[in-house]
Amino acid sequence: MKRYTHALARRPARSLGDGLTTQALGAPDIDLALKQHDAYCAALAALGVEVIVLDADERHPDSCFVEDPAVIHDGVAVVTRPGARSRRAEIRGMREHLRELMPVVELGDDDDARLEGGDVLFCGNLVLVGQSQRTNVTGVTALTARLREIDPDLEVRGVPLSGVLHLKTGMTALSDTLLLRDPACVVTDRFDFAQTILLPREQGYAANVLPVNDGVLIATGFPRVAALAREHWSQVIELDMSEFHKMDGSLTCLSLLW
Ligand code: CIR
Repeated sequence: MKRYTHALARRPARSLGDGLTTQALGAPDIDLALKQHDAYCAALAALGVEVIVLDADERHPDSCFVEDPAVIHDGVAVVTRPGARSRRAEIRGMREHLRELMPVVELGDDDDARLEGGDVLFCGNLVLVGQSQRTNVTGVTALTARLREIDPDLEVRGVPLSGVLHLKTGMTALSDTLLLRDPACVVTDRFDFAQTILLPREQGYAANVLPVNDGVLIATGFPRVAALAREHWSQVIELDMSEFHKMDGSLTCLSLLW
């Protein structure tokens, strides 16, 4: 799997509860969200990553979900074009911050392209890109061109999906050959390069795991995923994600890694 030296995160805004969500789990407790975010950043640091934490951006309630406005590969950032209209302005601030850290390229000229980083799942040299409510085929085509300019060895494949917000909301890789999937995430494609474990429906939220160097972050309270994670990783860090779950956020959403 990829190894990382750096992570970029953004403190949750006090306006977090004004963000987008499809959940009916109640309003997030912002003080608890801030504590959970601190624990998340500390976990990344414990796995050997230097964590850069940006100040909260109160104008953009969803701005702590930094995964969506950019995709990073080989130390180059591609700025996306979020499908959610209310999140489009986030890319301006993100572009400026990323420019101080690495080369930055734009998604492309096609105004119809829509892409959010939560749909982009790297599995070795294969990149699966969810065609979701937030990412369209034009966006997948544009990202494919950018990623292959950065790394011609990559194979990029669009994955039509429904039932969850982003591809990674419902499916991530515990290793390059082991996928975890929430049954709520409906995909018709088969992924022959990997074994897919379909989680019990009530543990579907835990399909979003975040391997980082020699360890993996998982959401707390999901025993099936905890057991699988311990089979594959020596360091398993469980994090309470309750307040981000209320806003459709999960582990991968809270950082950009490179
Ligand atoms: C949104 O709906 O855009 C945010 N409330 C949650 C974004 C979560 N991001 C992700 O899964 N990558």
